[in-house]
Amino acid sequence: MNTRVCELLGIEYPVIQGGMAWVATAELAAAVSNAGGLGLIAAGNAPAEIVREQIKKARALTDKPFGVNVMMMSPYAEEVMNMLVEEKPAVVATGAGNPAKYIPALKEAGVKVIPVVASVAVAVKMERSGADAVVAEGTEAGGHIGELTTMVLVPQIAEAVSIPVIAAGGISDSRGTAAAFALGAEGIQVGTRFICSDECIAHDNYKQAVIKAKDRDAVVTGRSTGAPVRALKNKLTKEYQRLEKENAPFEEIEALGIGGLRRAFEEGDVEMGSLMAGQSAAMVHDIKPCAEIVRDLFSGVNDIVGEISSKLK
Ligand code: TUI
Repeated sequence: MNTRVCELLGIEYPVIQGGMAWVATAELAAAVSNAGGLGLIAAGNAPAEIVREQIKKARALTDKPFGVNVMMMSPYAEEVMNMLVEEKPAVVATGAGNPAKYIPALKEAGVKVIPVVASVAVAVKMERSGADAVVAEGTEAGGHIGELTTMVLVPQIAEAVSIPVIAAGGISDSRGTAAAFALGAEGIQVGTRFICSDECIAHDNYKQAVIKAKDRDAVVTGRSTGAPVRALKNKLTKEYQRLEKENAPFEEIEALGIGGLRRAFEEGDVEMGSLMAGQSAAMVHDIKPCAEIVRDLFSGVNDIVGEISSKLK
């Protein structure tokens, strides 16, 4: 599979690993890049120097291109962007906000910029601001999410922009890959599936929670506070939903979530940790090497296309 995304990023398979805060470390990013995709280090809420150390670590683990995902709501977003202009990773991806003002300096440094978007209007704005590609992320995804499903978002963005579109949200196997390409995408971004990889250093309890998840277990909290987040249902999400229903003060609701990702990732606290994951968690059944996950995402695509063709005859 050779698409414009492969050409743009110098990779073998058109798959980007999602920029999952805490979960997407140098180890995971390097493993995905070594497997022929594009790994991302997630800056999350980390200060610039911590992210710089992660870049150095990834450089020691792979010679292949990799990127950094910048969470635009982070208080450190600006210093992280300035550091990235110095470090020049192959790619900067962004989420949860508008990176437009940083794009000229990144491009000047030779860094490819790929914003994650959840609407047509923001995708068009990003193309006009000089983005090299966009990730169209449907509400099936984990973490901070938009309203629209991958099924309706991807074709509309593919129609509205001429830069490559990378589909995200709900993709965890080659059926999802085939569907994404049918919708007009030229690449996929996959997050949840990579949590359950050998190289992901998240606590095993987090991985087991993803494996145990059933169809309706990846629930959304924070709709009422304006920052909806999808995570696996547990004591934390129930408490969150109770406070939201009672119209508790914003600060009280927000306080619940502080440190939640660290509790899940480091301590393996599956009750009060924030087990961010997408709806495709229910389709993840095992832990395996990133190389195998990448291969599986593409190996079935030709057969699926063949089956569709024969059904249509
Ligand atoms: O960013 C994500 N997913 C994330 S970020 C994150 S860290 C976090 N932790 C706790 C609470 C909130 C966040 C966990 N998961 N996905 C990409 C994404 N970006 N989805 C939606 C957007 C987005 C939203 C608004 C992109 C741009 C935007 O506005 C652009 C503008 O013009 O303002």
